[in-house]
Amino acid sequence: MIGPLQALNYADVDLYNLPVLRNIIQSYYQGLTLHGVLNALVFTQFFISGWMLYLPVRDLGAKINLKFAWGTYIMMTAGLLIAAVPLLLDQATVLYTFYPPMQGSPVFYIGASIMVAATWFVLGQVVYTWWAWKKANPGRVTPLVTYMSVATWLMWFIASLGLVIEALTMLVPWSLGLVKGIDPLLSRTLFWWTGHAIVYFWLLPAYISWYAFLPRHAGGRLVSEPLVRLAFAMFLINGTPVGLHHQFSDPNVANSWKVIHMLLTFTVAIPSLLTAFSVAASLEDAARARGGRGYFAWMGKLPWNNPVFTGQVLAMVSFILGGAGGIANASYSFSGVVHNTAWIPGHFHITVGTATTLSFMAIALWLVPHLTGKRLAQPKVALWSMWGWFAGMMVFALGMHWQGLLHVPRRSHVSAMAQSLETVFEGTKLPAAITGVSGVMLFIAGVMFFYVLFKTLLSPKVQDGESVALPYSDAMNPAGQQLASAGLLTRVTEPLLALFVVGLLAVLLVYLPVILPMITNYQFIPGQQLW
Ligand code: HAS
Ligand code: HEM
Ligand code: CU
Repeated sequence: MIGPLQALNYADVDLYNLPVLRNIIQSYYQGLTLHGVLNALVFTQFFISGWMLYLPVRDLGAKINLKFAWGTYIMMTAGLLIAAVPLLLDQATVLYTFYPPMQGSPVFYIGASIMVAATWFVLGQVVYTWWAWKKANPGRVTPLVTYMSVATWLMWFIASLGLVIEALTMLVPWSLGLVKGIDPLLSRTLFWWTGHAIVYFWLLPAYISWYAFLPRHAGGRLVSEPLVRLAFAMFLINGTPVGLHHQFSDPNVANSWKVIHMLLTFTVAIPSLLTAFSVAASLEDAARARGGRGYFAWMGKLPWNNPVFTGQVLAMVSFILGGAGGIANASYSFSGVVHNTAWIPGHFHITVGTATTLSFMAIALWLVPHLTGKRLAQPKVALWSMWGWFAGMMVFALGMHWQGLLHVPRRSHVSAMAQSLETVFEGTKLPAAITGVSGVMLFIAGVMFFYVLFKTLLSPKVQDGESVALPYSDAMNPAGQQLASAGLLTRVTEPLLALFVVGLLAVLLVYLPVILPMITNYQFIPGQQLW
């Protein structure tokens, strides 16, 4: 609901003054905080915690402590509800990045911390289950879906340390009034330690589906299991030590470290490029198996009438552009042109807002029927909702990237300026109109998707969902079952805990020299309420 209102803001249409809205949302910024927190932090985390617990447990055929699993779910929901109170009361309008010295109610920071802490319990349960399996099956290669899930969870542990340290040592004591001020630079640095890698916590669960299930939906095979393992191992080692690419314009961070983080960012694009080529190859394999021919004509043979398939492929297509934009953002010399402009929301709505979100929406179209034993209602409407979301986000990205290049700032209530957007930022009439249209398209696509979802949930049960097998894909080049006879790549990438230690050391290596001088020069800046 709030997203389209924001898109209209960037079309110079201000609905925030409507009396109905005024009673619910006090300001554009309260709305933006709700939008960022609920989409980027809550929706992603809840989906991922369920998906990446269910998959490895089913994959290993393990029995887990369900009371513990429900306990983590209750803890996560409790954290969310606690954080929701100050958010809704306009007492924590600090945006999803927190950015001190803006200061929200301590209840918000505590609730958010409880919510994030709950992910560690899910993580613990998955790693414990995997470890027990390894003990019971010495010499065996970890099955692929479990491998990808455990690697992602371990990466998330390394990634989340920054935010956890920021919350426990800075945000919570400061918001409770126990210390007299807070250091904005240190808190930003700790935030972006987590803040970049969190994008892989959002993306890799979609990769799991693109690798393990999508080829099957398409009628083809996964190309190479050892290659997938390599990609995930690379994210585990290299996903986190890159966060300074969000802080190129921050003062008091040495240029040399910014450049090192930039170069490391370019290397973390490699596992995504591996993914791009390897997933494209498995789609081609599927299409040729269905009689596809030619250099490009084979694409027509893919099962475009299946919303589960189409949604995920459209998500990938958006990510080609989103990923390319990311590499532009990460370039130190180009960053100054786009940083803090509308270009950036353009970038991340075709990454997290489409590559991740549309993949999760498409996955839900088989996962919900699978879990509930119900039949997907209205598959045609579902298909349209996939196309609608994709088209809406592409149009949105066009409008926002374009406005960014015309210097329109992000996070700005531009529709409330004394003069029109076009007067202040010349040439924005067309991109602003495009952005507004996209908001309406996305609203309609969202309504269609939820209609299908709820209609499915409310329909009668037709089978026992849990007895249905997961739609695993076969691999052209499997990793094998026994480590001793497996290829080099499989053997090198199997010891995930050792790779985890390497990843942790890499982060410490590139972060400690940046952070230690900030700690020794800690600045106590008093909190501010800008809303
Ligand atoms: Fe980003 C800002 C750089 C990926 C999300 N990013 C953001 C923010 C968010 C975000 C939320 O360097 C805003 C934060 C804020 O509020 O300030 N990003 C990158 C780079 C990558 C990248 C280098 N971002 C993501 C992903 C996200 C995400 C993934 C969420 C899920 N990003 C940045 C930078 C900034 C930034 C700067 C700060 C900007 C600033 O100035 O503030 C890379 O990981 C991208 C690598 C990806 C590729 C693409 C691979 C393509 C694939 C699809 C293949 C398609 C197929 C389809 C096979 C190289 C895998 C074929 C189809 C057929 C029909 C055959
Ligand atoms: C920010 C629109 C869905 C995550 C924004 C902004 C717009 C927007 C215009 C920029 C606001 C500003 O900078 O002032 C929309 C529309 C959506 C949608 C029309 C679909 C109906 C999503 C989804 C996600 C998402 C699905 C993630 C899963 C974010 C985040 C921000 C944002 C993290 C940044 C908030 C901030 O700067 O503090 N959205 N959005 N959005 N959106 Fe969306
Ligand atoms: Cu980043």
